[in-house]
Amino acid sequence: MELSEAGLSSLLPSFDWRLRVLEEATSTNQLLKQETAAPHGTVLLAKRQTRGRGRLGRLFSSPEGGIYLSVLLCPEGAPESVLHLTAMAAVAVRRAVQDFCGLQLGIKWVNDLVLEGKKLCGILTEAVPRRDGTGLILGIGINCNTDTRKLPLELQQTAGSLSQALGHFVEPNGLTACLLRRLYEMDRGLFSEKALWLREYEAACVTLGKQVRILGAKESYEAFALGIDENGGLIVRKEDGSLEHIFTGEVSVRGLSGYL
Ligand code: BT5
Repeated sequence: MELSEAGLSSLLPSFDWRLRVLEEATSTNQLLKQETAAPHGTVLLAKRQTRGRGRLGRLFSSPEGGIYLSVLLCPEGAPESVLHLTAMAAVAVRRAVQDFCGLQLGIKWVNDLVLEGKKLCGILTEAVPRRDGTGLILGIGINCNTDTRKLPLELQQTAGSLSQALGHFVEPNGLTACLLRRLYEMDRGLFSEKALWLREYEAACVTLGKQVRILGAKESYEAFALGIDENGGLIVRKEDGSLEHIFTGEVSVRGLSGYL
C-alpha cells in the first residue's frame, strides 16, 4: 500500500495533528516554512522530494520509496530551551522503527540513524519566525523502501534502507503512524521527559567512545567523544585534556575510520 492520508487516518483515528500527503514536494521543510499561519502539529508528507535538504546546505536524496515528513511545532519558551529537540526526535524515530520493524537503530550524533554502518534516516530542524514567537520545523527523511542502488553513486556505500535490512517491503502507512505517535509523545514530554529521552539517546549513540574529527567552519580537530549533555550536545575531550560541548548547526563530526 502507498502512503496516503486515508491510510494514515485509519491508523490514527483520533489524532489531533493535521496531516497532508503530497505526491511530490521540492522539500517538505521548505513548503511548510511558507505556511506562516499553520498551527502547531501541522504535518506535511511527500512520497518524493526534488530538493530534499540536509544540514549546512547539503542535499538529502529523496527518491520514491522513502518517507519524507515535516512537522511544525510551536513549543512554549525561547528557542534556546529546545536545543534538545533534534536529539529527542532521533529517539522518536528509533522507537518507531523498533515498534514497527523490530530493528534497533543506532544514532550517529546528532541527527543520523544508522544500521550496520549505514545511514537510514536524517533529521533537519529549522526555526521559523512567527507572529507569536518562533516555530520549529522538524524534518525527517527515512529510507524505508528505498532501493539504495538508485541513490547517487557517492551514497551507495554509506546509505541503507529498512526494506534492504529486513529483506521485505515495509508498509509505509504503518511505520509513519508509529512515527507520528512517537513524535506526539515526544512533543508532550518535550520538557518533562527530556532527561529520560536523552539517556535513551546516549545509550543508542554510536559516536560515543570513539575518536572523532570535529569539523567547524573555522577549525577542525580530533577529540574523544565522551557523552551527551542536557541539551543534546556532544561532550568531547580534546587532545590537551580539556572538555568541550559541541552543538549542531556549526559542525560535522566524522569518525576516524569511515562514515561512523
Ligand atoms: C540530514 O542532513 O541528514 C537531514 C535530512 C533531513 C531530510 C528531511 S526529509 C523531510 C524534510 N524535508 C527536507 O527537505 N529535509 C527534511 P545531513 O546530516 O546534513 O546529511 C546530509 C548528507 O547525508 C548528505 O550530504 C549525504 O552525504 C547523505 N545523504 C543524502 N541523502 C541520503 C539518503 N537518502 N540516505 C542516506 N544518506 C543520505
